[in-house]
Amino acid sequence: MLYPSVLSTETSSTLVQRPGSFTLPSKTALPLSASHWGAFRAEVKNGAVARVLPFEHDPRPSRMNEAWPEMLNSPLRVLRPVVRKGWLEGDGGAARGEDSYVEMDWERVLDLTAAEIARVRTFAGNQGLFAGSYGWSSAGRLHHARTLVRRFFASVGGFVDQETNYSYGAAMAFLPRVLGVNDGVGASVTSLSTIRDHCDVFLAFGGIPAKNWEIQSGGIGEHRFDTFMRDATSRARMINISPYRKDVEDAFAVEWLAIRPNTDAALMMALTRIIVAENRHDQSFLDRYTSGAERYLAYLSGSTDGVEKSAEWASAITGIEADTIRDLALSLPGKRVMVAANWSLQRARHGEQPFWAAIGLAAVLGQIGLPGGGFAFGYGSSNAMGNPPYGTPLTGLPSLPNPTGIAIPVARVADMLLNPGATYRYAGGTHTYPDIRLVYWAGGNPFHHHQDLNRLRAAFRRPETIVVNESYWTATARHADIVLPATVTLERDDIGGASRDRYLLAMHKLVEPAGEARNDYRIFTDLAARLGVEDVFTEGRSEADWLGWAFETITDRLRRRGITPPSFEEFWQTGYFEMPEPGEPHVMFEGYRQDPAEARVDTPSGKIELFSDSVAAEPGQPGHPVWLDPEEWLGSAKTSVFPLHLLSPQPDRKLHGQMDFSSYSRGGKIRERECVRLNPDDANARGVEDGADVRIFNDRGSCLAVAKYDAGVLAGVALLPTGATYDPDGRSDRNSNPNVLTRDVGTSELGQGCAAQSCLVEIERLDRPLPELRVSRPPVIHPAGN
Ligand SMILES: Nc1nc2c(c(=O)[nH]1)N[C@H]1C(S)=C(S)[C@@H](COP(=O)(O)OP(=O)(O)OC[C@H]3O[C@@H](n4cnc5c(=O)[nH]c(N)nc54)[C@H](O)[C@@H]3O)O[C@H]1N2
Ligand SMILES: Nc1nc2c(c(=O)[nH]1)N[C@H]1C(S)=C(S)[C@@H](COP(=O)(O)OP(=O)(O)OC[C@H]3O[C@@H](n4cnc5c(=O)[nH]c(N)nc54)[C@H](O)[C@@H]3O)O[C@H]1N2
Ligand SMILES: [Mo]
Repeated sequence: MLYPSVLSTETSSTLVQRPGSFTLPSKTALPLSASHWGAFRAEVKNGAVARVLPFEHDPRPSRMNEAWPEMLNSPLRVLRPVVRKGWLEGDGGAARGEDSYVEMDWERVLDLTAAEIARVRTFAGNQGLFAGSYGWSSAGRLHHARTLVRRFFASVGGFVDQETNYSYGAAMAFLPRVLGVNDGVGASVTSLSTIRDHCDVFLAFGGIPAKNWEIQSGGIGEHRFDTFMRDATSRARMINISPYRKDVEDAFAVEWLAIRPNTDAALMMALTRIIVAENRHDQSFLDRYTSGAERYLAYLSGSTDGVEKSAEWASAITGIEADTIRDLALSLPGKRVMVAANWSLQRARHGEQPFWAAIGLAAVLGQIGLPGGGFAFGYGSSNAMGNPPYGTPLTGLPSLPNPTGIAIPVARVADMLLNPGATYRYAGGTHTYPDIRLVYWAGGNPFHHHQDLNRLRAAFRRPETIVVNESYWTATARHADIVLPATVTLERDDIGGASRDRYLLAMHKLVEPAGEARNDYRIFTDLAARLGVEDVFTEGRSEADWLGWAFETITDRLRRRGITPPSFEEFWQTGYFEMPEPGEPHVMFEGYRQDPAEARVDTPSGKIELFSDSVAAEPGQPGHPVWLDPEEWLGSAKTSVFPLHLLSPQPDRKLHGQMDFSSYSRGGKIRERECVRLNPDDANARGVEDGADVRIFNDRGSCLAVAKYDAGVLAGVALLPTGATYDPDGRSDRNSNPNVLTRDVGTSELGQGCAAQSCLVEIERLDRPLPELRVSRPPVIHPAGN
């Protein structure tokens, strides 16, 4: 067994591992690897993965990993580097998305790609290179494609980046203005054990859907959904406030309050108003810990706009009976209340407002900073939310500073490509879109994730060159000029895990790469060499060296916390390291509550802001939480043409577009299409039978799906999950991708997040047979030299 010498000696905080010194020890008989949907072990026979076994410590393993043996050899793997035919012929991008490809050997294609980057850099500068490359990539920290592509472009002098995310971008950009920190979303939420022990009422806006708990970025050892639900409902009355009853599993016997999509802010405001009007609020909390409450409460009373935000007012907006709203409001004071909202609420027009209104409601109830109370965003959005703060230390390759300093908010990508030189407001500043000539994507799928795909298609026609590293023939790969085949996690060694998960995971290389696929690290190393910056990108380290470096960094952090780390050999052979149980549960704003002067929050007032001067400076913003019309919702005049509110939740049998063509994912489809869930009354009114093929359309485009009757869907709402591979036919999609329908507009100038959940459509019976899918086969590929 060979060890890097540095691993057996004490490491200091300055890491001194020499490049070239790390050699991997052997792995176990039953190696381990991991996906964003969980760790697993594999039986490898004759160089192939014969079987995938759930990780022995996972109480509720995801079935998604079963798809691996099939997906490793999927006919949709990108096997060799290819270049788009029309691009070689100089078509100016016209045939992107429709074209055939020509194979090219690695040396030539790397020369060509490097030359393109160099050309654009010379003629347009580094701000002509877009490599924000948003996307989840794969589990494993070292081979995380998005980290690598951005590091590479930082090495070549800079690029245009993307900031925030699709998941909770509006909240990320906005919450720091009123909370001082980006708290409340993600890892920092209050620990579940405090809910189990203290919470009386758990308001679950958007529910706690079991499917979302299959996933956590980075790789996970433990799916603790059952524990979460048991603990969250053991003492508390949980109310599922959602347009979909099944956003909480029936087994937990929770109450369902059916609410119209995008109207949660109005309900929260009425609850707040009623509590204050009845003088049941906690004035001393407001005085001590918040700033501007009087201006917000004046708005709620109607003194500023003549409209009291009463139960009747909210009833007309939300569709919930006024008495129900009143009863709920008056049941809250004096109780320990958790105001919990899913991230989906803010992926909507003015999505900043329900989160701010939730903070307002938790504040008038005096709950912020108490165990089991307050507000939290995302308990129902991702695995392990509310887990003890394990702080499992992980590291990928360090990012390098981006010399251009330019980053657009993630969901403004089509705007940027279509409007070079235009200005936009975002997070308190005015910014200018750069003029992009080359787009490089690695580890993301904008033709999965972005809204209004017809608009994105037009935007993707603009750049001179589009390069994509992909493992599969996704819709994005089909819109690229140069497609470089990337390995999947099972084809390389890595370390995975997530800070809220108990396990640090070894990810063993299980099989050789398919075809000529290469690791992204190698692709970028070879490009960097051609551009004269190999040393900057690699720092002289091989992939194995980086693995050693990462392990050393992790063990160093563990030691500094008094935790004895395993040796690399032990870790690699066991396949995991179990973090010790942290002592204290985490309660958001507990320190602030105890000592607001000492632990003042980083806002201009030093308090939680229910009125913000900087927000008031934005167009259309009064400066406090406010009900603003989401434009496409059930209260809009547009319902006379498109009467159904389309929600596009996360899919239950895959992660986004990943594994869309696995048998497991296809097992949830009918006739290769996703099911759109409809209230039977809405379906009947349209002559649509259960199981009928339907066309879903609006003024932006259309797609196809199979109708599924579901009495748990609020009337007027349709649910079509994301993830079906976009298969364009003019402005329609032969497949079931909701993003041909969604609107490409920011949440607001405050956050500029993705507003996918504000979307009106109509549905009709399909009057012709379903067309054959083209995207279930790779595009036409001409062998090299033909
Ligand atoms: N309508 C609607 N749209 C939405 C949402 C919604 O609610 N409604 N949700 C949004 C949200 S929250 C998100 S996070 C986004 C998700 O959008 P994405 O993160 O872009 O979706 P993924 O399908 O996970 O894309 C990751 C891609 O990386 C590729 N990949 C995996 N491993 C590797 C690797 O090692 N190397 C390379 N080169 N590639 C690799 C995969 O094959 C896959 O195509 O979608 C957003 N879009
Ligand atoms: N299986 C699986 N799990 C996933 C993912 C996946 O692709 N597959 N993706 C992961 C990612 S990247 C993310 S960001 C998270 C996202 O987590 P979320 O944003 O929480 O997930 P969604 O599924 O979009 O929404 C959850 C529920 O919110 C309800 N909802 C939608 N709009 C509204 C509204 O306006 N008001 C109310 N009250 N309810 C509403 C819908 O009924 C929906 O079922 O999920 C993660 N989990
Ligand atoms: Mo997300």
